[in-house]
This record gives sequence, structure tokens and C-alpha cells, in this order.
Amino acid sequence: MMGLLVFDFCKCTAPADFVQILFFVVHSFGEDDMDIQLIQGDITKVSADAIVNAANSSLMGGGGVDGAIHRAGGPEILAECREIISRIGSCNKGQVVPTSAGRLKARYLFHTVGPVWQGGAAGEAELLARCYEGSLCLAMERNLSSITFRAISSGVYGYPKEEAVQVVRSVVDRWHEKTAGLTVIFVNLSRDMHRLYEKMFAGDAGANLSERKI
Ligand code: AR6
Repeated sequence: MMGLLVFDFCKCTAPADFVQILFFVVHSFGEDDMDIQLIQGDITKVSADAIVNAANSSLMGGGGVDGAIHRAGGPEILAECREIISRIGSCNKGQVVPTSAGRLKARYLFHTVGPVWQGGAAGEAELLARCYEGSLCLAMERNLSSITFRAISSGVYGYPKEEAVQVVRSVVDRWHEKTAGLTVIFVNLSRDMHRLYEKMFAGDAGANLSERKI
């Protein structure tokens, strides 16, 4: 059975280097399965063995969270990305490239490039799933305990938010047994997106849903 934890982070009033956990909801833990945490907050503040960055094919940083991740992580991440790009040319859509995580609270950054939404008939769902699956695969290969994602492609790449979360759900359905022991954290800055994740995973909650403040 899948495990699920939900956190809401108070991002508006918290100092930049401190994120307060407002509450969490616990539901149905399984010992031989993936654990899922849903967090509303800034992914650059989250601790995990690997943070997945929604990058572009140049791996040279960009706007949004890609830029924020590079700023928070420091220049050595970009230096590593440059070295990788000098070897591979560019990062394809769906591909996952690991680097160290600099000053972020993580051991690795996994850079992946999601599809740009073109209406849904250009293989976007498969490419998006590949970003998540490649990252999970790398996490298992490296024997990691935790990995954190934001909603790849759902920002400037224009993937419709609900459909983007459905892809995440389908990946979880296929991978939850193969990733036993791995904690998978889905982080969303916006409340609306966070709620979509809650809705998408709430179907599993049944009567086991509980909530408390800390
Ligand atoms: N923490 C968690 N989630 C966030 C944060 C944050 N700090 N900030 C935004 N989001 P996007 P993409 C959500 O545009 O669509 C870059 O320039 C946001 O609300 O960053 O994959 C790259 O270099 C949205 O739901 O990623 C590429 O060129 C989601 O993160 C391009 O953007 C993804 O938004 C990639 O675009």
C-alpha cells in the first residue's frame, strides 16, 4: 500500500532560510512501497537526497525555479552542467542528467527537460512520464532514500496542470512497488497546484485520512 504525507509550508511570512510546517496529513503507510509526501512551498528549501530540476536542453539555467535552483545552489552546479553539455551537446526531452547539488540541502540535482505542450498529440505525456521515471530509476540505482519533484512542464512549458498531475499519478501507479523504501516528495509553490495533487492522491485515502498541527 502506498504511503502519503501532506505538508503545507507557510511561505508568505517565513524568513527566506526557514520554512514552517503548518500541518500534515498522514494516511495509509505501507512498509514495502513508495512513501509520498505533498508539500506546498519552495523546492529550493526542501531537504532530500535528490532534487529534480525542470531544466531546458542547454542546462544553462533559466527563469522560474530553474534559475532559483541555480542561484540557491551556487555556481558549481552551472560549472558541472557546462562540462556535461560540452560532452553530450544538449539534454534531450525526457532525459535526466545528475550533478551535485551545491549549497542545496540535497546530495544530487537531477536535471530533466520536460516537453513543451503542443496540444497533447506530440507525445507530451510519454515524454513527461520519462522525466519522472528516469529520475526514479536514477534514485534507485544510487540507492537514495528520498527525491523531490515540482510539476515539470506545468509552468512556462505550458502543460495543462491537471493533465500534468495525471501523468505524475500514472507514473506513481506504475512505480510504487518498484520504489519500495523511497520517499517521493511533490512540492508545489502554488496552493492551487498543491490542491490538485491532494485531489489526485486523495482517492487512496479512504477512511484512513488524519490531520494534525505541529
Ligand atoms: N518550488 C516549487 N514549485 C515551483 C516553484 C518553487 N520555488 N516555482 C515555481 N514552481 P517552470 P517548466 C512551479 O516554468 O514548465 C525554466 O526557465 C510552477 O508553479 O519552472 O518545466 C527552464 O530553464 C510550475 O507549476 O518549469 C525551462 O526553460 C512548475 O513549478 C523552463 O522554465 C514548473 O514551472 C521549464 O519550464
